[in-house]
Amino acid sequence: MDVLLLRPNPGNERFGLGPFFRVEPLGLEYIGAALRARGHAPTVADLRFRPGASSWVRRTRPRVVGISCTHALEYDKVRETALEVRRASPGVFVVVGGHAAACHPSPLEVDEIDAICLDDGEEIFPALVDAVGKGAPLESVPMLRLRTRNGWASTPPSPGRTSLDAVPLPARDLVSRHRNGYHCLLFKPVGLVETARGCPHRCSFCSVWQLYGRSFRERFIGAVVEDFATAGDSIFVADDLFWNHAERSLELAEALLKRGVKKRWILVQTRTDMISRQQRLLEAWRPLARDFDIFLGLEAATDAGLSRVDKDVPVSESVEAVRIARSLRYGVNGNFLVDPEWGEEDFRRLWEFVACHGLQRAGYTILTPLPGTEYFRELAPRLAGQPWSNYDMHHVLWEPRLGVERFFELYAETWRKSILNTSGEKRWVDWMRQIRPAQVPYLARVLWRTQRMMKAGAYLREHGRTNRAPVPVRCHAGTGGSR
Ligand code: B12
Ligand code: SF4
Repeated sequence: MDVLLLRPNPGNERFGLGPFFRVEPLGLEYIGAALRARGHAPTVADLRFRPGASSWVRRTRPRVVGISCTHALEYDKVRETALEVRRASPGVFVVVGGHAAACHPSPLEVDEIDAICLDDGEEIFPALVDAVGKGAPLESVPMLRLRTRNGWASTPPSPGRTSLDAVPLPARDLVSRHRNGYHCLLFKPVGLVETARGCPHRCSFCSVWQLYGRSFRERFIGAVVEDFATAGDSIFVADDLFWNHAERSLELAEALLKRGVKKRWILVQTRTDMISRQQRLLEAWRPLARDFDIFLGLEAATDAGLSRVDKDVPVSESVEAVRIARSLRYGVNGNFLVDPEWGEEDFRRLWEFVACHGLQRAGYTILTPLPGTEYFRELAPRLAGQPWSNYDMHHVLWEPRLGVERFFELYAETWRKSILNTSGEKRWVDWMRQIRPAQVPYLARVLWRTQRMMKAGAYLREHGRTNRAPVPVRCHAGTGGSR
């Protein structure tokens, strides 16, 4: 059966670094491989590069269309995309899946969508496509929300979690037409690789552990080595928590070295305690790339701040992790959460911490209750009416304690402490000196765009334009999302 898989354009990338991290739709590539194994013919269209869902529908004439919804900020765009598909082909069966859809499906329970997948797609989606093809009852396919004559209904739970080895390798050829567009800052093309899925920790701002019940699943090392070796010279590892399982991580590093893998660049995401307690892992992995960056959830500058978000590590581990990573020549890109409930002194403490430990490469996201977290469930009724595009960690969803104006003045000042501030320590010329002439226009665009994040006025204008429901909410704990 012909199946069209769509990666919508989130279309909200006015703030943050989203546009400079454009990665391939790996989830759709795994689903594509699973569909092929069942004899179906999938097409993947990445609407960020070639828009027009309706023309893709007319060209491929699918019986089923799957749309991915990774971030909560995409809900409105996903609905628009589904509507466009429905108008182009009223009889087509429309399914939405992906992290945000599975965590919090209710914004997607609309007439233009037929089913929402509440779990990983490798097994559920092909089973659904088979059932649609045969005209079999869809209620027997597990972990769905289904639109029925009597409204939306849930199908039974899955007997267990999908094994990542069920689909060992993604069908990367399905997006080969866009390969050169996938990039992370100056690294291009970038391959997204998954070695494991899930996380056993319990940070209050994070929807990952809540969706996967704190489970952690690993791929067969042979498949990961093959994928790493063939996915290109620059690799972004999508794992929620890298280096979680020490023995297996060591085994994987050894297997990659044995295969002769040596990349131009690797980026992984992890926690401070994975580094501070397992230096030998970082030693084993470092030879695998010329440049090796870590996205590190630093989150807060104090123990109290870390415990407010259930990080379960003290700030001393952050300091130690940064020291170890730097000593082994890793690039450390930390992220801190900025709470709308902060007073002036909280900002100052953060600035002192950043200066004291030389963390100018850090980024700052605003604590935001993300759908899929307990915290969101508590606040949801009072946040109703906010456009979903505001859930990008660069907007406030309620009146901050210091008032919107003062909050954004201090937030912009926080960003001015970063290396991206071209009026700060690292100037335009210093950036330009580090790159090849052909890269100058792109880097100039990145730097020009990021200067907005250092201007309070830019946030205030955006806030005035998008904030539909400024409800005063007093919060007891932070949520947000830094990685
Ligand atoms: C890669 C990634 C990014 C990349 C690229 C994302 C992109 N737009 O392409 C970058 C770095 C740009 C990014 C940015 C952000 N991200 Co992000 N990102 C991820 C990450 C780490 C991996 C996603 C991935 O590819 N996984 C691997 C593939 C194999 O899995 P998958 O996509 O989930 O697909 C499977 C299923 O979901 C399902 N599925 C997927 N699509 C479909 C479609 C159908 C039809 C079906 C049936 C099933 C299905 O089947 C697939 C196979 O099982 C996730 C973590 C996560 N666990 O989801 C966070 C995550 C999605 N991001 C998150 C956040 C918060 C952000 C930011 C807001 C962070 C920030 N500080 O600014 C920004 C937003 C950027 C923007 N403006 O769009 C949160 C989202 C929380 C939420 N509830 O919304 C997550 C969950 C991280 C976290 N720990 O909290 N992100
Ligand atoms: S933020 Fe990171 S460490 Fe914390 S629960 Fe989420 S994935 Fe795990």
